Amino acid sequence: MRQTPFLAGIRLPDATLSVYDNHIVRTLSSMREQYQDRRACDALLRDNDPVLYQVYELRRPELPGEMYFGLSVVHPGKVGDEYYMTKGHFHTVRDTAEVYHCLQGEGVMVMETSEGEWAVEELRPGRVLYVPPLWAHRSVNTSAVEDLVTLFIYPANAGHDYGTIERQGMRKLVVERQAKPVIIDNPRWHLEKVD
Ligand code: S6P
Ligand code: ZN
Repeated sequence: MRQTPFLAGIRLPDATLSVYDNHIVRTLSSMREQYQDRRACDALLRDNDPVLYQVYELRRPELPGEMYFGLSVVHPGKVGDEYYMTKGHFHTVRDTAEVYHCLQGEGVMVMETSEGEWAVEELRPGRVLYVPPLWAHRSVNTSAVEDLVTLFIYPANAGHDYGTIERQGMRKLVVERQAKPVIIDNPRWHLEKVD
């Protein structure tokens, strides 16, 4: 593990990071429960198992004071009328924030708290989004043709809590209506009681 200052280069439009030590490839079969249109999902899975997104990151010691950073690349595509998106998560250490810098493409970040607040922000090249502590976040690619590429930076001790969102999805869904992205309520979502 590098313990002296180091540089990493980002190349676009192919969205590569010159150094990384973790490459995550997430395919539709691992997110089957997340899409509303099960029939469309199963039809896609009968042909193949499309790659929805990839993450390239530099691992660091998971300690306060360290930072993780890397590239998130969400490919264009839809499952039924719902766009390709990331799983979405809270940070296990709830009071850790995250910064996303959009480098390429078009999309949105869907966010919510466990109290039921929600927010959706548009991502465009050059925009920097601050996701405060306590907010779950999911990126959604709303382009028909281009990868949504973001640089993310967050505390290395944050961890990922996927559980709540795996159970019922996020409060808002992003779907295509008349060739445009529209935010709708997720019918499966309800406010979970916190003990
Ligand atoms: C980590 C950060 C990103 C996501 C990536 C994939 O805190 O938010 O690196 O991990 O965008 O999303 P997900 O929800 O599959 O981890
Ligand atoms: Zn995160």
